[in-house]
Amino acid sequence: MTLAYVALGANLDDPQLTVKAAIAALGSIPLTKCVAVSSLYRTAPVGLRNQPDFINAVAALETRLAPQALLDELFGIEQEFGRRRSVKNAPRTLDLDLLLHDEHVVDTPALVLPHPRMHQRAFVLAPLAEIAPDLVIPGHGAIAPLLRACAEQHIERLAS
Ligand code: PH2
Ligand code: MG
Ligand code: MG
Repeated sequence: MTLAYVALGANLDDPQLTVKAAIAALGSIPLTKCVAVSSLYRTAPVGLRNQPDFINAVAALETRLAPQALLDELFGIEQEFGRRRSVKNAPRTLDLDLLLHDEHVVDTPALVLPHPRMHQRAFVLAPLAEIAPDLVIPGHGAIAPLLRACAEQHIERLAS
């Protein structure tokens, strides 16, 4: 059994509804159980600035799927939610990013683990810290100092 973490993000249509529905969809991935979910966060866009705020969250999955198989399932859910890939960092109905698959380090054209930008993003680190405060990110260390280092990124935890 592997413990994997998935970041959810949405900033089109009704993003809160989308993220909640996507969390439910994670529970139907084969050989996988959703074991923890963070609060939802409203976050200012990082990268392309001129787009709506995002709703972000992180889920923990216990899975028997290998990293690539899990990633394929996540892409399948993105498709179900109508994701169309255009330019990098464009607004999206749903983005599901595989953050971690145990402490596995993977570097292939299709998949990089840990997720290459997770350690710089408050919209990932804050929800992740909520459900896995003692997690160590391979190559980057403990979450708390990483989160302090991106204090200038605006995020707001939503009441559940
Ligand atoms: N995702 C991105 C780029 N920028 N900004 C926020 N706040 N939340 C995201 O999920 C996000 C982003 C690329 O996937
Ligand atoms: Mg992303
Ligand atoms: Mg993505």
